[in-house]
Amino acid sequence: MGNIDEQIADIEAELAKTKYNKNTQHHIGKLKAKMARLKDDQEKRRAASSGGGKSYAVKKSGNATVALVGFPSVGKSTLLNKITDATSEVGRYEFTTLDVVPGIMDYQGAKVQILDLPGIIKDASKGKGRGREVIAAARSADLLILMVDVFRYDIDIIVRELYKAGMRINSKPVDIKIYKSFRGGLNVNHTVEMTKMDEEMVKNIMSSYGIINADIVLREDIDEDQLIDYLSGNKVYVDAIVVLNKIDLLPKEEVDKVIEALDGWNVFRMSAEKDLMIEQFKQEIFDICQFVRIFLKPQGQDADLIEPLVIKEDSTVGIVCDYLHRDFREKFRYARVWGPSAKFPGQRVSIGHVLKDEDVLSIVVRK
Ligand SMILES: Nc1nc2c(ncn2[C@@H]2O[C@H](COP(=O)(O)OP(=O)(O)O)[C@@H](O)[C@H]2O)c(=O)[nH]1
Ligand SMILES: [Mg+2]
Repeated sequence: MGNIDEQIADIEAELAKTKYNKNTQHHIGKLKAKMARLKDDQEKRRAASSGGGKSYAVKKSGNATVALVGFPSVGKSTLLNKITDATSEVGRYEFTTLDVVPGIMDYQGAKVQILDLPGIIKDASKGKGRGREVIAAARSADLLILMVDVFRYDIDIIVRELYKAGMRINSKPVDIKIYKSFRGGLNVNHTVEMTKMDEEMVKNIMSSYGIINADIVLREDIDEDQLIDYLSGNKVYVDAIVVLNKIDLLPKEEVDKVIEALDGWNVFRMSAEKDLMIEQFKQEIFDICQFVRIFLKPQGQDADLIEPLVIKEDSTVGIVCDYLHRDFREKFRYARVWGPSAKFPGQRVSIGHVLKDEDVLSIVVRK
């Protein structure tokens, strides 16, 4: 048995030369599961051995975090400087941005943290071009902006690197339930027709993950990669849009062709340098983040209807407590809500109550 890198290389080579068909599919499923496990191990070892070194861990701040990801020189720093308070070095050379530069975009009462990440290049997920650290920062984002320009828009390369690093763009975790037991082997149940895997494949992959006695319920027609993602449990699901920059450098018809080539993506066109579509871009980010505005009403007083507190969709009263004061959660007695999330005006709610946009909220705490 060679080291992990060699084992992974061997499996990759075997997968590359094995054609997918009815006879080989089970073998391929097993190989993929084995490789996924080896890669998880490899990642753990790297994390353990790298100890110290330069960390890209950026402290989260603001109401949401958006990460700019893209090839060098597409205009990430230029955009960051336009929409936030940060000053990121804009350069004519590749790799001008060597550190993650956070900036805050202040828009309609919301503070959005925007991270300018060093350029992602091919094979970044294997550690070249400092890509792994970059990707680690990208993983903490609520939204990714995949930035390209009119001359270089091979978005697939970026998505592939992110995929290899465990990021799943614009997709949801699959709906699977596993009930482990002590005997009885593996029972595969499904509520929809399975067209991409048969029962044997599911069982093979589960046993490669050491699960030998369990009931599994599949509620979606998934393939083996999705099952492996689920079992490895370390994937990050994040939404992304594409920004096409430098539209000032081509005539409109040519820009339209680029957009056509980016078929299937939500593409936002702009010129960061020439200030085209910058205000609209801020609005777009704000809309995508789906912020919720809460008007606070101190007990026995009128609500402040001028300046809302901005929180994320699906936030609870507890989240508002955290914003207001570090003791509020502990001292919380009850809250009252007027507005969209209230069954009736002034409804008394608990700390887990989920708020909606334009609620008026009164929090009552112990003195
Ligand atoms: N013509 C044009 N040039 C741009 C635009 N945005 C950025 N640039 C230029 O492209 C180069 C690289 O920009 P930079 O922001 O450093 O790219 P980064 O590596 O992605 O951060 C700089 O010379 C910028 O002035 C744009 O919209 N139009
Ligand atoms: Mg830069």
